[in-house]
Amino acid sequence: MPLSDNELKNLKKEAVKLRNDIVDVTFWAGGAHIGGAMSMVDILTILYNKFMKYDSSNPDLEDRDRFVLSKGHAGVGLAPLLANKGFFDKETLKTFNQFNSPFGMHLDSLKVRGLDASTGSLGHGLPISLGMALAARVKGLDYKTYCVIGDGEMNEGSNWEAIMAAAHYKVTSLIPIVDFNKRMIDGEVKDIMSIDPLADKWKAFGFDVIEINGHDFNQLNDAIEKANAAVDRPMVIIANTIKGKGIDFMEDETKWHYGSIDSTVVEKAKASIAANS
Ligand SMILES: Cc1ncc(C[n+]2csc(CCOP(=O)(O)OP(=O)(O)O)c2C)c(N)n1
Repeated sequence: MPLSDNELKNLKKEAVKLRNDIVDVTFWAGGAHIGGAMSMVDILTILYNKFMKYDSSNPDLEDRDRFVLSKGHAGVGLAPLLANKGFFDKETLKTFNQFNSPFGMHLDSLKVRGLDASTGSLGHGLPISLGMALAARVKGLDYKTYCVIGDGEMNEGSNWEAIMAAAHYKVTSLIPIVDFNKRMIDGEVKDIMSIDPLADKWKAFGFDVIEINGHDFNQLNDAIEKANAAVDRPMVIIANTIKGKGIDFMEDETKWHYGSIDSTVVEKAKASIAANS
C-alpha cells in the first residue's frame, strides 16, 4: 500500500531527527563514521518506523523482526535510532566510543539493548542474517530478517557464499538492502574493487533485484513491500544513496567516511540538515 501523506510526513520528520542525532553523537564521540551513517538514515527510518515488529520493553521477543547492520562501522547511525525507539536512555549516548562506555564504534549486542548482532568486521552480517532467517524456518516463526550491507563491503567473499546459500534454500524472509553510496573508506568502489554490474551479479546468484532511490520513502516502501511478498526467489533491494546525505558539505565526499567535528561544524551540519528537509 502506498504511504499516506501523514506517514510520509512522519518518516521525513524521523529522518531529520536521526540525522541531527548522528551529528550530536559524532560530536560527543570525538569522531565517527558519519558519511555512511547518513547514507542509510532513510532506510533505517522506514524499517524501524513502518515495517519492523519489535517491542522495546522486551527486546528478546522470539518472533520480533531482526535487523543486522552488516556495515557495522556505521553504528553511530543505529544507536540513536534504538534510543529513540526506547531501548535505552538517549543520555547514555554521550559516552559513545569512550572508555567504559557500552557503545564502541562497532556496536556489541551483549552491551547494547535492542541490537540483534555485533558487527564491524565486514562481510559477516549477511551470513549471520541468513542463519537468523533459517532459524525462523526451523522454529516455525514468521519473523523477517533485514540486513543492511555496504557496497564496499560487497567486496567480501563471505557475502557471496551467503547469497548463493540463501537463493539455494529459497530464504525469502531474509531481506538484504545494499546501501549503494558508491564510496568506501578510501575512494570510489569502482576504483578500489568494482562490484559492477551489481544487480546482474545478485541475479546470477539467484536473487530477484529491485533498484531504487534509497532516499525516496515511497520507493523504499514499495520495494520493502515487494521483498516481503517474495516467494521462492529471495529479493535484494539495491538502494542508490549518497554518502553524507543531508549535509551538503559532506555529500559524496570520501573524506567524510570518518570525521571529527567541533561545535562550529555541528552548527553548520545542523543548518544544512534543516535547509535540506
Ligand atoms: C573485514 C574488514 N576489513 C576492513 C575493514 C575496514 N573498513 C571499515 S569501513 C570500510 C569501507 C566500507 O565501505 P562501505 O561498505 O561502502 O561502507 P560505507 O561507505 O557505506 O560506510 C572498511 C574497508 C573492516 N571494518 N572490516
